[in-house]
Order: sequence, then C-alpha cells, then structure tokens
Amino acid sequence: MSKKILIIGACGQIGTELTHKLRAIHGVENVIASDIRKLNNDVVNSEPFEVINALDYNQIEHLVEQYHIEEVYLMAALLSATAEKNPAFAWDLNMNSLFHVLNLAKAKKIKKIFWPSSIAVFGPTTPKENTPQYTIMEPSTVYGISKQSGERWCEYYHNIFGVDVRSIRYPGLISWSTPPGGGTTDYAVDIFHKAITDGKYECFLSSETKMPMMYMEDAIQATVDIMEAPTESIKIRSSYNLAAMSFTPTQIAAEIQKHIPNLQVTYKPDFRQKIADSWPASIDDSQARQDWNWKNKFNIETMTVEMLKQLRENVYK
Ligand code: AKB
Repeated sequence: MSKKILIIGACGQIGTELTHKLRAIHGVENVIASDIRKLNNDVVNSEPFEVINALDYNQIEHLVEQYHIEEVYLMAALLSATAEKNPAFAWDLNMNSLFHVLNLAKAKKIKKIFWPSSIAVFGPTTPKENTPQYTIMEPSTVYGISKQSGERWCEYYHNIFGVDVRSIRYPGLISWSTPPGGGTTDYAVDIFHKAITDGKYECFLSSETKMPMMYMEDAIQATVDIMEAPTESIKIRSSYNLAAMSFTPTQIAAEIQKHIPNLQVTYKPDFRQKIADSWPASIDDSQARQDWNWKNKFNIETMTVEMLKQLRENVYK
C-alpha cells in the first residue's frame, strides 16, 4: 500500500504545485490536499480535498487518523509582507500550526514532516553575499522571527523526541500557475504578468535590490528530494540553505526585455524595501548539495524563457 500524505495549505503558491507533483508520484488518492478555503482549482476539484484550519489541532489529528496519514507537508503560513501588517496572527499561525504537526509526530501519529523555512531567517547583521549555512541570524521581521524560532523547534523536536522533520530555507519562488501572496519577493512574479499584459511594471522595490530566487520546479524537486533522502544523509534538522540564482529588479527586467523589448519598468519602493534590505543577496547552499545532492536546473535565462512560455500558453492564451 502506498503511503498517505497530507498537505496543509495546498492551495497556496507552493502547495498547489507540490500537490500536483506528489500526486503524480504517489497517486491522486494517496495525497490529501487541505486548505482553509475551498477554491475552484485543480487541487480541490481532483480530490481528495478537505477544508481544515491549520490552527486546530483536533481537525488535523482527525484527518491524520481518518486517512492513516504518514507524512505531513505544512505549507500554511503568513509571508513577510502580510505578517508585518498582522504580527500577532502571523506569529500564531506560523508557530502553532508547526507545534500541532510536531506534536503529532512526537505522539507517533505521523512519521515524517516537511516544514518550509525561508531566507527571512537572516537579518541585517548577517553577511549579505554567499550567506553561509551557519552564521549570524538576527531576523528583523515578524515572519523571519517566526521562521527562525520554528527552525529551533524543529531541531529540538528531532534531538529530544526523535521527530523526523526536514526543512529548506526557500528563496523567493517564481511560478506561473499560482500567484504568490504577501511576500517581498513577489515582484519577481508580478513583473512577468505585467510584462505580458501591460508592457509596463511599477516595482515596489528599488532597482538594485538583489535577492536570492528560484524557479518553482526546482523548489518542488528540492522538496521531494529532501523528503526522499535517506535519514542518515539529513545532517541538518533546523533548515538547509538552498539557492539557484540571485538578481536585482534591473537584471530581471533586462532578461525579460530580451523577449519583450518594449517592457518599461519604474520603481516606487514601499514598506517592503526595508524587509528586502534585511535579507541576503546570495546564499551558500553547499551543504544541501553535499548532503542530499541538491542541484538546480534553472538559471535566470532558462527560468525567464520558461515563465514567458508557460504564461503565454496557459494563462494569457
Ligand atoms: C517572502 O517574500 O516573504 C517569501 C520568502 C522569501 O520567504 N517569498
């Protein structure tokens, strides 16, 4: 019998593509998608889908028992920009959903957990270029503080209770099928949509703000790979640095202009500039490459070609 998997937050930017990928690998009936709301999309319509509140331990426990779940991917979270507007709720959601899942594993009701961390765990005092796996971490955002605390708890539950929890510090993720929501790196998705629909884009960050980014296909592959890796190769139980490319708004605009020469980009930084300024510009992910053979497939050129192709073929037909 194939193992049963529960994805919490399956309708979000990562959750949607992760659900498709895991269903392709394990079979649709073995991957239970869940979210706080029932959207009219493939993830929901292809079933199984359950409405669930990630803050309700009993609801999660009930689903785990009902479907004999072995693995949980906890993708529900408030991202950096939204979290700054609603700090108390962000802390509640980002921390307590994690505790619920960690406690289910501690009670031996599930066997394995995936929990996403972020480059937001780093802060203004962290070395900015080639940020090491182990370094100064003084996050200055609510989201970053929650991810940093979450990492500590993951490692603690692994060391003290033997919980098999695995995690990646995702950079900004670029995807065509589901929009991001409430992040600081979201401009790198918005710019593609606006390039196609309007031929112009007003960026909410300044032109030279360099941040680490990754195409969604790579991020999903990394997620599957870290979860499938043998236990002994997962040497870090807080969260792994992960990288693929780094660019500024000017650089991504120039890359898109190779295909849409008339694209015009203007810059009007808002409150998200301060968040971006506190994050690394590039990441050293050699530990993930060494421990579980992480390799990115996409760089800025190939990602741009793929984004424009997919958006034109599937979204703006
Ligand atoms: C955000 O911008 O908040 C996220 C992240 C880097 O974790 N995309």
